Amino acid sequence: MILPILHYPDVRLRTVAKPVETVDDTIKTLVKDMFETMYQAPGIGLAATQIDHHQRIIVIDISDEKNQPLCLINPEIIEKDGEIDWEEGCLSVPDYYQCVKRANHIKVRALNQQGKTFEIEADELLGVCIQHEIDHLDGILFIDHLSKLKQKRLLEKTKKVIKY
Ligand code: K1U
Ligand code: ZN
Repeated sequence: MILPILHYPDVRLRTVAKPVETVDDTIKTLVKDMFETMYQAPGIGLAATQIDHHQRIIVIDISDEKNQPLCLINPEIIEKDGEIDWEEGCLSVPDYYQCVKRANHIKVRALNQQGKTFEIEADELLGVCIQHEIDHLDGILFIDHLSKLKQKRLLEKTKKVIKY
């Protein structure tokens, strides 16, 4: 099932998501719907927050063929180093792309779709995407990392789009 994606400046995007206690059938169905929604958008990542569901779940697929689905439940960054500037976009902030500074290399611990703990190391686009999606779970948008002037301009542009 394709789910509607919340758009900035919707305040529900500011909700801090709660950990998943058990990876049961309801969570598995939600993960399946999140992948469908992400692929259809199209996007390379999606956090549950963006579909107004406030549990700590993210889905990612950065492959060109869209055949490398990655699901992280209760993701935690356990190591990070380096710095990288990457141009980011967001399905909740359509048609807006800006460079953001992130850690270049991260190690993440999470549960998979079967509820099993695993660890993954990531850098460049995958690392950036995981950090972007974990931010969503904490109610943070990539635009929060930009200057106050850029944020003000974006809000003005968004208000004009909503008005007309
Ligand atoms: O979380 C989101 O809003 C998804 C977002 C993820 C992301 C992209 C770039 C850098 C960091 C995080 C997107 O998927 S935006 C759309 C996008 O990047 C894309 C869409 C179609 C093909 C390729 C990329
Ligand atoms: Zn986003």
